[in-house]
Amino acid sequence: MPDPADGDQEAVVTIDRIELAGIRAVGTIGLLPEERVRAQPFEIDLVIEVDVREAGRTDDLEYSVDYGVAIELATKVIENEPTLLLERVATRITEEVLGLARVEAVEVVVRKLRPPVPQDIASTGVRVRRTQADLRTRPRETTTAYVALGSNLGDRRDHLRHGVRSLPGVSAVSHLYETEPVGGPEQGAYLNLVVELATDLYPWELLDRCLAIEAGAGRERSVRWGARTLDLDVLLWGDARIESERLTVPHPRMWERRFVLAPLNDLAPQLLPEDWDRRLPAGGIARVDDLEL
Ligand code: A4P
Ligand code: MG
Repeated sequence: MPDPADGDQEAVVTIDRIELAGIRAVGTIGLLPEERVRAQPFEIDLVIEVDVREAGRTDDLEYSVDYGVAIELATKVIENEPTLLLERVATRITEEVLGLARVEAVEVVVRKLRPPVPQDIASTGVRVRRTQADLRTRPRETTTAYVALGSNLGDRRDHLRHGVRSLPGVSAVSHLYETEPVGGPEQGAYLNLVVELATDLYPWELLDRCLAIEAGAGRERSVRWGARTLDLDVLLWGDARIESERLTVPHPRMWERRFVLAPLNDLAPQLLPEDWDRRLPAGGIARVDDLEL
């Protein structure tokens, strides 16, 4: 900021912009029931504020922002995050693009090209501008999430320990249970537990983190419900209900599984239906020594 006391000295502020107009993407975004099931077209305009003086001088992309990456990030938000409001989508796009090196500020417009209103209207839209300072001064809220961990291959305790240690923001860990396999081919007994997280990750980011942690434990996917070194399932993320191609929350099979509900009951009994214990078939599960972390 120029200091008014510096009378004759003028601050030179360069705000260059990269402008990306009319990016099209299809997503499941809106409040109405039909908008929750049928994808519809959106258009995004992005203005990325970045100092391009050095890129202009050297002709080297290293000193600017690769707009292909920005387009990809914005499109992915529309395609993968089925939110209710355009405000939310626009905010998420600014967060993603501000994560790129050198970006100082981002302005985004998200337009719904076929808004569900009876009047004749070309589009509805939301325009949001955010700077790096906004990101720093407005930390993301944290949400309580629950992740179930299971292992029935190799050193099971070691795999689970890797899982719990790798998850960000773990605030509580359930007791540990040895459980008979449910579904799938003939396989060894599982060790199962559930962790509670205070997380600032969005559900899809949490899923990606879980998949990366599974990969780190040498997880191979050949048979559905087959034996695995480490399985991480996102059970709950706040009270969000998500049904997307990659992610369903609450986890669709959790309410029928004693190997999930028993450890979840250790941490958050208030989240379970009162009769869960009576409703599920008895047996197939034994508490064992807690996991040492
Ligand atoms: N996916 C969708 N929603 C979620 C979610 N909420 N959390 C997608 C995690 N992933 C979710 O998962 C396949 C895809 O599901 C992921 O890529 C993600 O995009 P996967 O882990 O590759 O496949 P899977 O685990 O073999 O299949 P599935 O249907 O997820 O199986 P489950 O439901 O995880 O059950 N018996 C005992 N005793 N203990 C166990 O832990 N686990 C299973 C696996 C079966 N039997 C078991 C146990
Ligand atoms: Mg799974």
